[in-house]
Amino acid sequence: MLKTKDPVSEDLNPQETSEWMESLDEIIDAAGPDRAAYLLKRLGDRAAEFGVTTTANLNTPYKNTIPVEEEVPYPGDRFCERRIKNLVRWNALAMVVRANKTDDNIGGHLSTYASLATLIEVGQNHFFRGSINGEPGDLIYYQGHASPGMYSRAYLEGRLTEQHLLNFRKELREHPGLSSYPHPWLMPNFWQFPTVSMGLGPINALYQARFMRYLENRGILAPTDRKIWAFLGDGETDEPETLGALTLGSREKLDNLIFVVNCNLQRLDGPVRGNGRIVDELEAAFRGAGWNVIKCLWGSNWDPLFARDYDGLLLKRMQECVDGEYQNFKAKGGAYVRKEFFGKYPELAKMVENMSDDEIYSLRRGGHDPVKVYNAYKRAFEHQGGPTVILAKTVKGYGLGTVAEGRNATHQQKKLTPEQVSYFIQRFDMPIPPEKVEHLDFYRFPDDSPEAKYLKERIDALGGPRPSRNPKKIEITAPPLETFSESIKGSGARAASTTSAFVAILKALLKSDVKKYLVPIIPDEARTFGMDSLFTQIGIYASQGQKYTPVDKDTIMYYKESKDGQILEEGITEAGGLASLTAAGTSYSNYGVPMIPFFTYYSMFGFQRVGDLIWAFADARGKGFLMGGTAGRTTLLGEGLQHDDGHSHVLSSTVPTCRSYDPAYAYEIAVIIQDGIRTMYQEMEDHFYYLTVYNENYAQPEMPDVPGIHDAILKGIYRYKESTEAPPVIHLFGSGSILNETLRAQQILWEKYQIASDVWSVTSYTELRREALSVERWNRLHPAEAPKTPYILEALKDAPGPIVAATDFMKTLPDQLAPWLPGRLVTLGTDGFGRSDTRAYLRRFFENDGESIAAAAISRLARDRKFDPKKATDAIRELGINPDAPEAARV
Ligand SMILES: Cc1ncc(C[n+]2csc(CCOP(=O)(O)OP(=O)(O)O)c2C)c(N)n1
Ligand SMILES: [Mg+2]
Repeated sequence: MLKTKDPVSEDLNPQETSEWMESLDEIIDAAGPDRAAYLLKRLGDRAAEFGVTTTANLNTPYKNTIPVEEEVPYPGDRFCERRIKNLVRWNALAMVVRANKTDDNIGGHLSTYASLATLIEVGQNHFFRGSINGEPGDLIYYQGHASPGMYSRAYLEGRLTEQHLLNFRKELREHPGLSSYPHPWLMPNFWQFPTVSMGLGPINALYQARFMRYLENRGILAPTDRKIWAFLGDGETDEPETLGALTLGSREKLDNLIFVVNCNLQRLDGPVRGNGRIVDELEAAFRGAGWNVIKCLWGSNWDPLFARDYDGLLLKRMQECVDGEYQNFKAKGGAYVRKEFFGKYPELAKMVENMSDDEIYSLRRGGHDPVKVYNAYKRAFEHQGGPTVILAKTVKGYGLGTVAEGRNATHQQKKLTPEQVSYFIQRFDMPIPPEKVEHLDFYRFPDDSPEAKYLKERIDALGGPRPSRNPKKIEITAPPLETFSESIKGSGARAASTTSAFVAILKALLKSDVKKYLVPIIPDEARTFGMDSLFTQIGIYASQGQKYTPVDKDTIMYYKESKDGQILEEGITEAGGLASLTAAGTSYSNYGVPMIPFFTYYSMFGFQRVGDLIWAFADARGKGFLMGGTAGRTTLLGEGLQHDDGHSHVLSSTVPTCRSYDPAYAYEIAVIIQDGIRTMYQEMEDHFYYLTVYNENYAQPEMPDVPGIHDAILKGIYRYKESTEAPPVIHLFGSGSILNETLRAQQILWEKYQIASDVWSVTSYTELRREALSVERWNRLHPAEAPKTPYILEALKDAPGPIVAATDFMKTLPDQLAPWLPGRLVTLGTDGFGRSDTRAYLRRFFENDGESIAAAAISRLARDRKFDPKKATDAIRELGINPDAPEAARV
């Protein structure tokens, strides 16, 4: 049947509609909004009983959530705060413009902070606590591109000098410099959270809020009303990480979390939602996810107009306009707003007939009005039972004049004409002496001025300034290596995987003195890794305990959730797991508690999938262990192209503070983890570890009793099995599971071809390369001094001859050592897409099985004229290798 009318959006009986509306109005007038809400709910239920489906409307009218009659007066000295804020604006502007005068295109942003200033300053003056009763205070995720504002305020507070500001984005010249964006790696006493890669701040803030509760529920951190504030751009909400984990906030009732979305309606290129309203879209998304939503859209000077909006026409007009039009209203001046906004309806035009164009233009948006912002923050602060988002409407480039304000290109603007600067000074009525204006001099209030005193008083009242990062000294002694005696002794004849070896090490740690600091994090893979026995041993963290009897309660390893559970079982979210790792691995600096996270996951879904979160973790000076399980392109059998990881070690090598290891045996893992805890938590070094562990079962040998083996494992290579029959003519390097294939090759080579070889375990090509690079650099820069020898050459000093290096990762991993082993290295690795098959087939295909390694050794010796080439050709066939098989890297 052809529908001519849409029954839901068209009014088929206006008379009847208005009667219903009047009834509702009466209820609201007489009994208040709660009663009206109750009745509407009952009506909705009744409609549902009769099969009437109503579309869920998650949007409230396009106005402030807090009605004017519920507002509290502003508690601060607004005049003084305004003068302070304007100076923050000024120095931020001067800093960026001057940096670009001396160094063309050095960059920086004016318009983000211009839109954010009030939102930040109200927080700085009234909400953001530097400490709470001597304990660490609120945690603030500042919008990355607004960094000039934060620097500028710290300058006013006397925490940064003029020299700092002059060196904004000039970190490599005179000292001290300021980094472009928030980077704890670069400014470890200032920035807490790297936020500039859009989307990472919000997801990290969410998991931070959950982690704070975790610490409280485990009795490690005293509960306080500490808050996590995350400032994000409206454009930033398009990143999947920004909104992807919202329901965690409501599910976990995280009323310690406040998001502030700076809804300036623009991103870099243009409007965020030109044809719609980003505020509405976000309101629905957050409300749908169970968040408390506070809209802060209109400033106080709209209130008298709303008070006269008896028939709701003003609101109607507001709800008709899309963001593209709102952008015009701020870019094109008061006369334009009069004509295009108010002018649409004669009644509205009349409403503003006594206002000048300037007055119309200065009708403010909520995010620029301290009273509205204060009230929104207060509500958010007091809200209980879940997280709050404040949707604050602002103007991008606020105060930068009509060439920049609300213009599409404003994000990139970093230069201003003298006229623009004068406009800015006038607009904000800045207390800056004219001579300072001309040269864009920085300006600070004299120490005895009321503003300087006010600033100090507010900071003292809030327990210290923000942002600031002050990690406490960690008092942890790493457990001795004997803690892992089981792993050092090996498994005897019993076959075990390195994954199970790692789990045993974790269990040993759970019996050690660092037990309480351990944070095992798993994204729904505990059973894959054989970690499910930990469920009952230490419990899965569940803020509400366990409200049900687990279905497997009668088994030993049942799914035990508890309020003080230690495991963070994240579900299928590697991003969430990484965010938890980040919260735990930086808790030494945020809360003064040195938590030791072990994030264990499918190695394929780590560096490749959430690499940027890992990069930010490094920037944040994160500590802990990334455990890449089911590693290797040929060791994980059956799974195939999307699962078989042969490159995470290549990716991990790109992260400067990541120490990557590909251990073969349990004792190697024990040595690496023990030393990792020592360096990170005892020696206070800021780095983290990536270890790959495999699921292939084999006998785990006892740690050989060789002098120096401990250090050698950490440095990256040691001779594991010498040739006993004859001096070696070739050396075989192996790592991870493939070390066993190397050992097989050693045996084949001797037994079938009387070729003697030594086998070496390479635990880390990446660490070997890093050491060699720094030695080489030293040699380069000190040509007159005796050259030093890289460790790899030291280790191989009595081991001349060719080397066949086999790995379950890409060939480029061993090839990292090629510069120091000229002409010696033959590399076998797993370049190409994985396949689903058994290990034997996979390794033959990728040519890293024992036979392929042996064949490569023979071939190399033939080329070196140490083996008859004809026999070598025969040997390759004998070993079952088809020399004309397709190349795995290309098929
Ligand atoms: C992951 C990522 N992609 C792209 C960028 C580049 N970038 C920097 S700022 C910006 C626009 C930001 O818009 P919005 O989030 O609305 O912030 P505003 O400056 O408007 O407050 C973009 C695309 C980035 N920093 N991070
Ligand atoms: Mg924006």
